[in-house]
Amino acid sequence: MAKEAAPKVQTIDPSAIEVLKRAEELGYSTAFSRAAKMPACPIGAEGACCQICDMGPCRLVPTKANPDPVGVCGATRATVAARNMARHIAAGAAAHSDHGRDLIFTLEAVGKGEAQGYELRDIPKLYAVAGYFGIKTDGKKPEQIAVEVAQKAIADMAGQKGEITYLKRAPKKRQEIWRQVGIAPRGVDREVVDILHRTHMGDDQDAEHILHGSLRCALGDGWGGSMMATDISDILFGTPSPLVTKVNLGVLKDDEVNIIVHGHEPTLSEMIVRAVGEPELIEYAKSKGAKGINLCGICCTANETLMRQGIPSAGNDLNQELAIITGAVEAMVVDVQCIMQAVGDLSQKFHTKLITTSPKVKITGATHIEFDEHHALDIARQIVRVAIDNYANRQQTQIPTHYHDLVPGFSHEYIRYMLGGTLRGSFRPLNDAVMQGRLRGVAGVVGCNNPRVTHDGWHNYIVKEFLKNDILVVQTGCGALANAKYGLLVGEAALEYAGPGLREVCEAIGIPPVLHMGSCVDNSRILTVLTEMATEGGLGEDISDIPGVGIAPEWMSEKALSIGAYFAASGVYVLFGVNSPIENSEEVVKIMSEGWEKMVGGKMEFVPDPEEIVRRSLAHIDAKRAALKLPAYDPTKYGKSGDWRMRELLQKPLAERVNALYGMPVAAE
Ligand code: XCC
Ligand code: SF4
Repeated sequence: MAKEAAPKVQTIDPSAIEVLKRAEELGYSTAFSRAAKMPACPIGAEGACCQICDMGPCRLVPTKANPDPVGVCGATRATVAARNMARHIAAGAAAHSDHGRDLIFTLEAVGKGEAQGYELRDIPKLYAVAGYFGIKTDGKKPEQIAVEVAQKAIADMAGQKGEITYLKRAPKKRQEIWRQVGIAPRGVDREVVDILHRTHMGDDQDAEHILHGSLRCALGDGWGGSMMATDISDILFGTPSPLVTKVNLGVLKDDEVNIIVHGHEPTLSEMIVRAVGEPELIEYAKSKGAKGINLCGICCTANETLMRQGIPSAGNDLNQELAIITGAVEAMVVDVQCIMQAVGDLSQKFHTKLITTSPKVKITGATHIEFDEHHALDIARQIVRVAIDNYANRQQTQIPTHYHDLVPGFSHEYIRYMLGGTLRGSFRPLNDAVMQGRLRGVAGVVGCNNPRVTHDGWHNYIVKEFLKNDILVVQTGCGALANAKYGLLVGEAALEYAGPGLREVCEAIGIPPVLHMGSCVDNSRILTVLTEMATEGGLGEDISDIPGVGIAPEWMSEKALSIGAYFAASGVYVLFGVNSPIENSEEVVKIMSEGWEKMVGGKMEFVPDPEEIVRRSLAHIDAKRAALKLPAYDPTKYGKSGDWRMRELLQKPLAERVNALYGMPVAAE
């Protein structure tokens, strides 16, 4: 199926609709309008283009006269599609893991007392991680342990031989499979180089072998770089637990200095959180005529500060340009990944100061204030001042009123705790619910936005179908922010959207039917949840036994492909929407589906039809239930428990409702 330039309905987000109108009036382009104007290259979209050497680029488009074309070097369609896929996966793995590396360096600097403003917030987690690395902790100060953990972690990422330390966190059976088929990864640095080497012109030309290598590389990300990024973020900034906050462009304020943090790394944004709370800076903002400073996030930097500090999010990936078009953003502070180059030019049409901060990322039109963990708090203060000074330059604004509450913060540690308390925390109740059929299964719905499909539309449709079918959903990244906008990430959503069994589970535990587990690197938290479920008993003994699926409905980034590949390698059935970048080779389609399933129990399929994604997911979940000899899913069996209390609560004002549901006050207006 050819990729559409843009769907008829470009977004379901009411604030996006509003701002897109303004963009049109002003004559400014956005990703939405650019996508509509420029259809995707049909050759590249199918994985038919090879640009690996200068004898090409070669386009391997089959014709009647030549149904099986090869490149100048003789490379086949399968080789080209596999090589492209492997390189994408390696780039995604590199991005995630390099993010992990920066956090490791920050941890080391904190341990040595050289990182201004940071502290070790979760000492028990530091001890747990030290345990994984075999570091003795008795008699040592946390700071010293932090330094040792950091050094081991860096060595692990650079490991040339053997396998990464965290592999042993996977179920036993899974580890054996990896070793047996030869995909237990060495350090991710070596795995990425390995893929770049073997896909260079004149190297690995066996599609199956190329993709085999890409699984190993992806595992080095999921169970390596990403998992360490998550762990160390928790050590430095705290392990998330639920809180109430808001999402969508309506969180911007007309009478305050609006600062948006955008990108992925929590290191600088956490210092900005601190800086905007400092009385001197608030006073400074007031001296410039603003009522205060309003910090918001976009993409995964948003997810990091949202789940830990309750900093509201202005939206997901496709909201980034729209935030600037409101005219109300004094500064957009970006670090790494998913920052559209268009924000550089766009920010110059408004008063918005675009500030790049990563030594790796500069954008034309932006001011560069480089981040350095040794002086992070001073740099954060400097950035906040730049934003405040810019408030006077604000012109006409048009801020949409829409936003929605959400409850993020479901780390696997918290899920464990919520299922049984501090003393008997375990995944037993969750497994029981699946075994009884109260829950048909579980699903992770993650990943990006893509203007080639309805913004948030596929996320929303698929998740609502899952909820109806009593499937508990976990989300990360832009997917989580997508559904939060439509009220799926609050407790009340169980009443409105969940099937009878899922509703009972949500009411009994007091959780939303969709659990926000964090940013993109935090997909590693989902690996841990799956491991806990697999080892708890009753649902087999490996991740591939669990009645569950992983979906990236609106993916666009290479990181999403790395995530998909490491979930498949971990035994999960993974489905991607939008279009198929391997469509040009039936052989590659088969390898990643049937081939991988035979080898590792998980597979990866590209299905450009949300209804078909749901159908395949349900069929897979039911087949896994049958294989475990669990009762077939029967929606009439559960849901008789009273939900009168919920209905009563729904009538109450927001503050009272939130307090009753979560035992906490609503985040300040
Ligand atoms: Fe980027 Fe993480 Fe994709 Fe969103 S979801 S567009 S990668 S921000 Ni990971
Ligand atoms: Fe063409 Fe082969 Fe070079 Fe690819 S590696 S561009 S298929 S000649």
